[in-house]
Parts: sequence; C-alpha cells; structure tokens
Amino acid sequence: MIGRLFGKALGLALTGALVASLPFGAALAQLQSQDGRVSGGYVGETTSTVGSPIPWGTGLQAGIGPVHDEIADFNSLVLWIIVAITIFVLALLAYVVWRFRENANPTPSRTSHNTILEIAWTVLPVLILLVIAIPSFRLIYYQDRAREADMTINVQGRQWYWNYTYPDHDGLTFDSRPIPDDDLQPGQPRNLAVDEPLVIPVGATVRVLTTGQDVIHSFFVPSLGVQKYTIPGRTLETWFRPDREGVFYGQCNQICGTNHWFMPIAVRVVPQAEFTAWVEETKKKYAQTDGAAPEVRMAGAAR
Ligand SMILES: [Cu+2]
Repeated sequence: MIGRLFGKALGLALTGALVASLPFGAALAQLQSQDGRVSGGYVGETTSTVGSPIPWGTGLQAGIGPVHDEIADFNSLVLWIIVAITIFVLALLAYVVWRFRENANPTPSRTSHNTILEIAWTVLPVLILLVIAIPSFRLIYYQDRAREADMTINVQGRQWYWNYTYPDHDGLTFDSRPIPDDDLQPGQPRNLAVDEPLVIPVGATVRVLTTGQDVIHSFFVPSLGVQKYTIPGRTLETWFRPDREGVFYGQCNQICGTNHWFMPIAVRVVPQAEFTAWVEETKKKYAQTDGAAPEVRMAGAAR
C-alpha cells in the first residue's frame, strides 16, 4: 500500500520536475545574453572583463587566473560525482519501489544480512571519498602560498573598511571604502565599487598576507580564487595571478559586525606601466596626508 502510494508520488514528482524545468531552462537561455555577458551554465563562463555576480548566474564566477582555474576544475569534478551518485540512488529507489511493490511481491523477504553487499557499500564510498580527497588536498596546498611571488600585498580587515599595504613599493598604504550610492559613476556596481581599489599589474604573481585589526573578516574575491580570513594577531598567506586586465569585485564574507556590508573589495588589473604610474601617483597622494588618518566617509549615513 505504502509502496503503491510512494510509486505514484514519485511518478508525479518526476513529471512535475520535468515540466517545471522547461520554462526555467528557457529563462536561463534568455538571461545568458543580458548585459552582453554569458553565464555559460554551471561553470559560469563570461566574456566580460568585470568579475562580479550576474543576474541568474549559476555556478562559479568566471576566473582570471590559475588558482581560480584549479578551483573550477575541482568544483566540476565534485559536481559530476554528485550527479552520478544522485542518479544512481534515484534509479535504485525507483527500481525497488517498482520491483517490490505490494502486488508484485506479496510476501516480503526477511533477509537482514548480505556480506558482499555490506562490504561493497562500505568500500565503494571510501574509494569515492579518496577520489575527492586527493585533488582536494592538492588544491589546498596549491592555494597555500606562492612559490615565486613578484610582489606582496598586506591586507588588513578593519571594522569596517580595508587597509592595503604594498611592502615592495615603499610601504605604500591606504584605506578602501565603498562608494555611496549617490556618487556612483556609470559602470560602477552598487555596494561593490570602492574609492581606492587594489591595483595589480597584469600577469604578476601576488603574495597576499592577511591580518585583522579588530575582529575576524574575510578577504574574498571569487574571480581571483581568493578567500582568506583576516584574523587579529595572525598572518595568513595565499596568492593569486590575474591573467587579464579588468576590474574584479569581492566582499568581506565573514560576518564582522553592523557595517559588514561596508567592506566590498575591488581589484583593478592594469598593464605594468600603468601600475608603475599608479604607484608613484598614489604615493604622493597619501604622502600629503602626512600620516594623519584619512577622512572617514560614511556611505550609509545619508540613509
Ligand atoms: Cu565582514
């Protein structure tokens, strides 16, 4: 009886899922061309030079460097393993529901042990976990530190803004805050654009050292494949290498207090010559403040 009901329910659910997915698929296909940017399905390919979330985007943001590529590969591997397991379990369930339904199997078996089956369902998941674990550890060590870095940046999370320091460029240091809604220029995304983006020369291998001044924040730029906690009293390391120019956005993604939203991240990747010019210009700009604390602009105060 229960088997029959379950079989009917399963049939209904499958039909419902198929019907519901039709308009959804059509909507996704339409949205892919929005803004001239392509979501590209679950791997999130985009032809844009802006790294930020897109409407209806699924999967990972498009990446611009080797760390992100490795993350995307690992993500695809795990995704396909999940898909295979889900289909396998669904097929088993459907078979059992059909094969052992009440009127096809009026006298149920009372078997409670099957040694071969029990060994199989222990060993197979272990093997699957090994297939996941080996590339997973390889990825963790790959992200861990830059073998040969061209430059270093120190990222300090503060309540509630970012402070960036370039120790290889005479210790150039400045704060980065979001741009208030009223001051946004065309092309600057709300709640992501900042007054002083990080500027990085294209192709440079960048060592990132993070620390926190007050509480734990997290430096997260998905398109660069970077996510690192900033912890007071500790220095953590990671790295990235942007392979093309553009502006790439991220956010603090560790709840750090009232103005957590106040901590977007913008990374501007520019040609080497432009970077050198920017360093000189920015050094002068912040030398003028003579060590005084920069003016604090409260983007949220007007609301
Ligand atoms: Cu935060």
